[in-house]
Order: sequence, then C-alpha cells, then structure tokens
Amino acid sequence: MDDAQSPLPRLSLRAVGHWDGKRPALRYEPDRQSVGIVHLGLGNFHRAHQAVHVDAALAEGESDWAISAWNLRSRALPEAMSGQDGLYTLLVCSTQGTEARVLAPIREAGCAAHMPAQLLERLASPATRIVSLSITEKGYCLGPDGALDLAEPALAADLEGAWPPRTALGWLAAGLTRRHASHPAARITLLSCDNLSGNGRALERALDAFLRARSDETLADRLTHIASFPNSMVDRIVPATTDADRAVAAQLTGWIDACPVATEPFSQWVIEDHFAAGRPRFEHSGVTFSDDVAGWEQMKLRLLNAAHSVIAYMGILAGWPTVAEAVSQPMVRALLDRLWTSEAIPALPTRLHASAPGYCAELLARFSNTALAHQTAQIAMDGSKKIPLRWLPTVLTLEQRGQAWPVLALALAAWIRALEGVSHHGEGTPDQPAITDPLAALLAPLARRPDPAQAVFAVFRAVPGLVVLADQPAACIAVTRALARLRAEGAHTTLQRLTGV
Ligand code: CS2
Repeated sequence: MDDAQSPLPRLSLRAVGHWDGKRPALRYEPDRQSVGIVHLGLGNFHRAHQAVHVDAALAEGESDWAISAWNLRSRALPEAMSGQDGLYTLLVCSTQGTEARVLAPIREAGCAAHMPAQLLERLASPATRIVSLSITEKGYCLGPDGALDLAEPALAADLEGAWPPRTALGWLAAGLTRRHASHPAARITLLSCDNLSGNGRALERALDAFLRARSDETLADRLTHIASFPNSMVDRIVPATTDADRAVAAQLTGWIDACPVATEPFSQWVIEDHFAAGRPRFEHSGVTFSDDVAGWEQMKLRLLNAAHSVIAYMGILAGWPTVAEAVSQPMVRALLDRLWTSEAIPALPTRLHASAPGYCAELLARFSNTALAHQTAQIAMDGSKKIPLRWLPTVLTLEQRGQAWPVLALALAAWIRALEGVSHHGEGTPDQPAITDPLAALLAPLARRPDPAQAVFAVFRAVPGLVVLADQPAACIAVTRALARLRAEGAHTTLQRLTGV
C-alpha cells in the first residue's frame, strides 16, 4: 500500500493521540512504560504471543515490564515498527470475522548488528529482569545430542569474541558479562519461547557450555545463583504478514500499518514459575504456571507441530498452499487422524493419553481456520532442525516396540521428495530447492539420487538429528518404499492409497 497516496494516516503515537472514539484505543500511555524485558527474535510470533500478555500487564498498571525487542541481523521489522513508534495492529482472525487491536508493549525495536551498543546496554541494565528469546530451533546451535555445536560457524566466531556477536548465545554472554561487572548481584530470568523440548534447560546448558568453552567459568558458576531458565510451552499459530493483512488492518483501524500481525483466536502459554527477578502477573491474561511443562511440550510438539510438518510437505507436493486448504481435503484429514490415533498418541507417555484426543480435535478445528492464510511453505522451512524434534521421538518409540509408522514414513519421504526441489508441478531447479533449510544445499543433491534407498540413507546420514535412522534398516526400508511411491505415482495417489479415501 502506498502511504503517499493513501488518505489514511500512518499508525503512530501522534495519529493514535487524535483518536476519534471509533477506532481501537490503547489501554495505557506508551510513553509512561519502562523497559523490563529484552526480547531477542522480534518476529510475528513474539508480537502475537508474549507481547500480547505484556500488553495486558501494562494495561493493568504494571508499567515497568515494557519490551525492548531485537533482531540479530534483520532490520526490516525493527525499522517498520520504529517508523510507527513501536505500535502495531493485532488481527485476530476466525471464520466469524476479524478483530483489530492496536498494541504498544514494544517500546523499542532494533537490529543488534546495526545498534550493538544499545542492545549491550539494555542487557546489562539491572532494570532488565527478563531476557526472552524466540530465535527458532536453529538459533540455539545445538547438536543432535542436545549439546552445543561448537563447530557451528557463527557460534565459533562468537567464541573467538566476534563483535557484534552473531548468535543469541554470543549476545547473552556479552550482555551478562557486562552486567555482572557493573551489577554482580542483579538477578535475571532467561526465558526461551521456542519449540524445543525442555527449552529452558536447553538454553541453560547451551549458555553454560558457551561460557565454559571460552574459559569464563566465573560467570558460568555465578549464573547458577543469579539466573533462572524456566521451561515454557508456547502455542499460537501466527503466519507471515501479507498485503491482505495490511489492507484489513487499515480498513478496521483507519491507520496504515506497515507491519500488522494476523493470528488465530487460540493462544496458550505454559511456564514453570521460576522467575529469578519477578515477572508480570501473566496469570491474569490466561498464562498457565505448571511444574509439568514437559507434558504440555510433548503434546504440542508431537501432535500439533508434527501434524503441521506432515501437512507442510504433503501440501508442497500436492499443491495445497495453505494449511486450511490442505485439511479441507478428506484424505488429509484421514491422514491426520491416522497420524494421531495410530502413531503419535500411542507413543506419548500414558498419563497424556486421556487428554490427547480432545486436544487433537481442537487442533483440527484450528488448522481448518480459513480466515488464516498459513502457508505450507512457511512451516516446511528448516525441516532438518524441526523434524528430529517433532517426528523422531514417535518413530523411535514405535520402532522399538516393533510397531509400524506408515504416516511418518510417508512424511519423511515427502520431506525428502520436497528437498529434491519437486513441487506438484514438477517445479524446482537443481540449484533452487522448493524448500528453505540451512542444509538445503547439502541435502538437495543427496535427495535427488536416482535410487530411492540411497537417497533416503544419504539424507539421514547427512542430518545430525536423523543419523540414528540411518542405522535402522527397517526404518530406511519403510521410508524408501514411500519415496519410491511418491516418485512413481505422485502425492495424491500415494495419499489415497495410504488412507483409502
Ligand atoms: C509451525 C509453528 O512453522 C512451524 O514450524 O509448526 O510455528 C506453529 O505454528 C506454532 O508452533 C504454533 O504454536
């Protein structure tokens, strides 16, 4: 949308100040809120999830918990938000309609590579009591055993003292070192909001390993006294922003917003209540505090995220661009039903079995939300990092019990087929795989090996998180059969054959 030609004003504090009583109002004065949270990974998920809970806390008068939000490299969103005083429109979309609200919990947005001194200062400030992260699975630089991958190039550079740091761990280490020098007793919570199992522990171990790898034992030891790392399960479906979202935001609010965020009505956040330096009263806005975050995480990763990835690769191959379009196909619904009832739920710990069917019924309703254009290609990204967390625990559990897992075998084959760069039109070129992945350049030629057995084995061998499957002949055979079928008959026929629909 072209601001210059639009009769509508750009979203800003000034524009909102001229509120005419008809538009969505702010519930607090943005300028009177002070920063208590530094967030790394300013993206749509953060803005539709954690930031919404912080917004509610600020509206209740907890004015020292505003957010300073940062991207490590990308400037686009921080700049767009800064251009509108940190304000943005939240669009909550359902088939009943779309609701728009303007939020202001993010009082500062920046790019770390561009403004390193400012981020360092924020991290070091004792006013910062929570540092939260949504940096995606790959941002933690973990190997398949959950240990820090010291060979990861950006991490290796940070261990050598690169400035500005290139990884979130490098930033945390730099910020905490500075903070410890000036305020040695200042306590802090480091809160992971990513889809990793045991995300808090994973972050704690990774940071500890990072500090020790650069011989900073003093700070590593000290963190066990002054820092906490609560595990948390985060859940809200938040697609990338489209021009259609911008048009809807303008229509509903009367302001031009360069970066609105569209999401579903559902939102869930379960956190261990271990905050070293206080926290907003998140329970007032629906956050659950629990000592059993692991159970919630397993349900979410193995039922929701696992199903999402299945839909993503089948959707790419079959030509369904969005999740809602994919699940409108009876054969995809049959596939999900089989995934959940015959594979994922039986492999969950028994104590979760009773609640799982209801959880899955709700998932199907969420996935069917046609008001949300959640692209299968978006979910398909970074499969080499996501699949080991989402599918592998189920596969290994069933394999150990001698039970078959045909849906996940097809899903693994679909991922390999998509890595070949082949979509439903047979599109994709040798240099341009259809899906984005940090290992795509390595994996695409392996996935294209003419012999499907060799393709499967080579891909498993090349992905650290899946190497365990390369050593399991029965698993390789199951995936090879599915890949051969996909190659010979295409996605539709293969799906029909498996589901009988
Ligand atoms: C999705 C998740 O893109 C993906 O990999 O599976 O982002 C998913 O939408 C969220 O985890 C839902 O909470």
